[in-house]
Parts: sequence; C-alpha cells; structure tokens
Amino acid sequence: MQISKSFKRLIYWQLGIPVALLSIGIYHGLMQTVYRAGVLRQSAFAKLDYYQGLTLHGVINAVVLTTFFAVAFGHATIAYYFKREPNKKVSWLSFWLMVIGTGLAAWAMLSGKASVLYTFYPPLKGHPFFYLGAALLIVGSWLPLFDWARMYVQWKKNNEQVKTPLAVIGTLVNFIIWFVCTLAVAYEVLVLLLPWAMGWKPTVNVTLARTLFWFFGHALVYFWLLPAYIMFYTILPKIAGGKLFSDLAGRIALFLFLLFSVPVGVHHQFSDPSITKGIKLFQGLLTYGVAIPSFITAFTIAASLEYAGRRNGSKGLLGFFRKLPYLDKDRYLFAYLICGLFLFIFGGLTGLVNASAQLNNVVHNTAWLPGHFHMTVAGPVFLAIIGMSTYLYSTMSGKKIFLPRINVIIPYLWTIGVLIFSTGLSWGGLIGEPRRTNLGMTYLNPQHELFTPEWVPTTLLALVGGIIMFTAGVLFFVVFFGTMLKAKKEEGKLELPVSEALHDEERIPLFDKFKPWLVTMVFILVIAYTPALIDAVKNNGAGAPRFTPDNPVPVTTESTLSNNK
Ligand code: HAS
Repeated sequence: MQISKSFKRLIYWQLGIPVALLSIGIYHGLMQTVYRAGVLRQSAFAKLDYYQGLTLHGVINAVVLTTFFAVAFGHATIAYYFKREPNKKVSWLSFWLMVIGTGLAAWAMLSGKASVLYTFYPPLKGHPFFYLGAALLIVGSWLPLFDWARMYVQWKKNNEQVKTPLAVIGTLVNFIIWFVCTLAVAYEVLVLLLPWAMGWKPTVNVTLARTLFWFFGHALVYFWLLPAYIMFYTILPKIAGGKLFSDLAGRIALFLFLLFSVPVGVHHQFSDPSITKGIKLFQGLLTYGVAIPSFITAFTIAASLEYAGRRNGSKGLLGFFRKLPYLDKDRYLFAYLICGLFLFIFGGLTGLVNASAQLNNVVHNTAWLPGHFHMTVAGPVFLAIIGMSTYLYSTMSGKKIFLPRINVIIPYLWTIGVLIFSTGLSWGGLIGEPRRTNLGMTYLNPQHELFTPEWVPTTLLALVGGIIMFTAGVLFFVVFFGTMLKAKKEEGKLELPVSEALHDEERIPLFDKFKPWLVTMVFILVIAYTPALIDAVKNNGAGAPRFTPDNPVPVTTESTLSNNK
C-alpha cells in the first residue's frame, strides 16, 4: 500500500525517537547488573546515581519505548487494514504531546530531580515536570484511539456482515484497555501527586496512590504485550509458511483481555496492609482469569506452527520444530517472534507463581520479580518491538537491511542473555536477594559486615546475562541505524504479512462487537475495584509528607519550592 510522505515521516519519528532513547535505557540496564554484582561499590557512576539510572532504565524501556511503538504500530495496522490513513492533524498533535511529555520527564530524570523509579510511589517525590511529562505522554497516546474508532465505525457501516480483521480488533482492544487504565493514573498524577509535589498539599494518601497506580500498572503490561500478540496471530503463521490455526480463538483471546487486564492490579498489593483479604482473593482469582487468553494463544500458535512445519515437509510428532525458518534472513521477523514466545513460556509460568498470594509472600520485592518481567516485557514484548521497528522502517523506506545475517542472530543472542540473566535473578530471589537495591554498596561487598556470599553466583549470572543482552542491544542499534543510513533501493510501501486462517469460522456477532464486552468490563471493574478503593480511602493511616531518595527527613514546603525551580 502506498502512503503519504507525512504519514511515513510520522511513523519514522515514532520509531526512531524511542529507539534512540533506548541507548540510554539499555546502558543503565547493563549498569544495574554491574552495581548489583559488586563490581562497582559506589552510589553513582559517571555522575549518574544508581536510582537515577534505574529510573531512566525503567521509564525509557518500559514506558516510553512501548508507548511510542504501540501508537506507531497501531497507525500502521489500522492504515494497512482499512486502506486509509488516519487523520493527519490528530496524529501529529498526538505525536507532539508525546514528545513534549517525554522531553519534560527526561529532563527531570537526567537532572537527578526525579529518581523515583517507573512506579513513582509516594512518599518519594519527583519534580513536577516528571509527573506533567508522564501525563502528556499518556494523553498524547490516547488521541489516535478516537480517530481509529471513527475509522472503524465508518468501515463497519459499509461492511456490516464482514468480520473485523483480527489485527484491528487487537489494536482497538489494546487502546481501550490503555484508555481505561490510564484514567486512574491520570487522576493519581494530576489530583494527588502534582499538588503534593508542588508543595500545595502537605501530605498524600500513599495507599490510594498505590491502588490507583496498580489499577493502571497491571493493565499496562497487557498494553505492552498486545502488539506482540497481534503479530503472533496475524503475522507469525504466514512467515512460518502456514496459516493461523483458528481465527475465532484469536478473537476470544483478545476480547478476554478486555475483561481481565484491568481488575487484577491488587495482586501487586498482596503485602499492602490497608487492603482486606477478600479483595486480594478476588483479584488473585481474576489474575488466573487473565492467564486464560495466554493459554489459548499458546495452544493456537503452537498448532499454527505445527501446521507450518508440516507444510514445509516435516515428519513425525515433533518434527515440525525442525522445519521452521529460524535463521532465514529474509523472514527475520520469525526469529524475533519465536524467541519471544519461547521466553514467554517461562515469563508466564513465573507470573502464575506471583499470582498466588501465598507464594507471593516468598517472592514479593525480591530479585525474582525482575527475573519474571525480563522474560515478559524484555522477552516477547521487546523482541517484537525491535523486530517490527526494523521491519517497518525498512519496508516503508524501501531500504535493504544492513547486516541481514546479524539481524537474524540478534534475537537468539538476546534470548540467551535473558535466560542467563533471569535465571540469576530468579534463583537469587528465592534465596532472599532484594530487587531495586544497589547490592555492591553492602551485600556484595566482601569488606562490608552485611556481605552475603550466597548472592555472589546469582548476581554473577545476572551480570553475564546482562553483558550478553547489552551486546545484542548494541548490534540492534547497528542494524537499525545502519539501515537508516543505507541508500534507497526501491519504492517504499506499507506492507504487513497477513496470515490466512486454517479454520476461518463463520462470523459470530458476539465476537465482532465491542459493546457487550465493554459493558461486562465495566461491571467486573466496579465489583473488583469499588471495595479496594473504599479500603484505600478508609484505611490510609497518616498522610505522608514528601521525601527525596537521598534523605530520611521529609522535604519542607520552602525547600520543595526551591527544588522545583
Ligand atoms: Fe507479571 C509483576 C502476574 C504477565 C510484567 N509483571 C510484574 C511486573 C512486571 C510484569 C513489569 O500476580 C513488576 C511490576 C513491579 O515493578 O512491581 N504477570 C502475572 C501473570 C501473568 C503476567 C499471572 N507480567 C506479565 C506480562 C508482563 C508482565 C505479559 C509484561 C509484558 N506479575 C504478576 C504478579 C505480579 C507481577 C502477581 C506482582 C508480583 C509482586 O509481588 O510484586 C500472566 O499474564 C501470564 C500468562 C502467560 C502464560 C504463558 C503462555 C505462553 C505462551 C508462549 C507459547 C509458546 C509457543 C512457542 C507456542 C500462561 C503464549 C513454542 C516454541 C518453541 C520453540 C518451544
């Protein structure tokens, strides 16, 4: 499909800006493993503090990269399937809001005024620009949804009896989840945190802020995941040489995410005393509900891969695994997606451990947690993002991939790194190694009285994994920016591989409409969150004053105002 220059430019910027920022994010990832293994025994390196680096790492990799990419991929998907470009003014306005928001937050983090990590839990106080930046980034990313919804309604009017393409359902589901969950964090930021950070309100209700954050926070992980799921269902079977096993299975999985992605946030608060047990049990059960669409995906995609392998000439029960295009440099997206799926088996299983309130007592706030989430967000999500960024750029610009052999090896190298890294973290977590801690200052410093030798092998494993991941990350930059610098070889176009369905079931109206799912979503949300919010307001204890990470004494109003200048 041919697209306008303006639309191309928009997508290039939306892919290029976060990838450029990723260089900072990935560097600080490596530095985490270096500090934690005790190679560095200091609180800062190159004038950047440990928590400042960890904040940059989390915010850039998990929030900025993922949000920019979701919008860029959403634009590409909607335009490709509807054969029409989204509204230019809305798209560029959304882009600029996101860029300004990112700029404000980046300034606050780089100047050391917002070392509050990506969860920005109060009573740690960040600079108001950090919160304002986050709010603008979010509001900017909302705008395309309204435009895509308008395009969908128009398309549906002319195609009433035609099944909505799966990729369009996935994109709309994803951004509806995003819109709903970000309402809570927008309230947290604008009503609770900003006035408090400005010094206009002396204290904040920490439990309420955390509850609103996690209303957003777990749905956020599915906002990261769904672009990858869209690729698994609509692109992977085709490039594997086969077909999607069942179109209906994909629809059911995507709509189930609409129901279960948001009302599970309390599973991050199993240890928060203010929320009562019944709510924890209920949201814990719903958490097992949100694993169902992933199990559906596992079986459907495995069946699709089996079909592809057999079509490619495989024999025997598991022979199909050997007939897939693992190292085909022309179908390199396969490598990125299959590696993500493989990592997600372990990411998913560790998630199920977290979801049990009893087991959660053992792993909460330990290194097990980053072990889990590097096999999810740094697994299928990250690999899908970087693979698709290279793909979109190269096909839209008409440029050939720079170093195609390296390009196809990157995901395997990354996967080996993540497996070693997450093994170290998960093992360490089970023997008490804390997360978010500069271990080199104390526990991993043999000269310190707190030295804990059990954590030497675990943190060393994480260091080795971190170095391999960093190497894969650098190779990705070489391929991505190298491709940018190449000369154009052909007319660029927007082209996405589209998988046919092996079982293309008849259109069932329930799985082609949003209304019934939206009503059920609201119903479950009200049941799951009304008591949690009542608890958060009722059992909040004393309000918390402002703290900065470097000082156990609260900040006074005067010093807050001067800090903010
Ligand atoms: Fe999680 C904490 C539970 C999924 C990310 N999670 C986190 C945090 C992050 C995160 C970032 O219940 C930390 C937040 C913080 O900073 O504190 N998580 C789950 C559960 C799932 C889950 C039940 N998480 C994700 C995904 C993430 C993500 C996805 C990012 C994208 N998580 C938790 C809980 C906590 C938590 C608690 C809080 C813990 C605490 O104490 O703080 C489920 O959605 C997982 C379901 C997935 C599966 C896997 C299906 C497998 C597939 C692959 C098939 C492979 C094939 C290929 C076909 C059941 C689809 C085969 C090919 C070959 C070559 C073999």
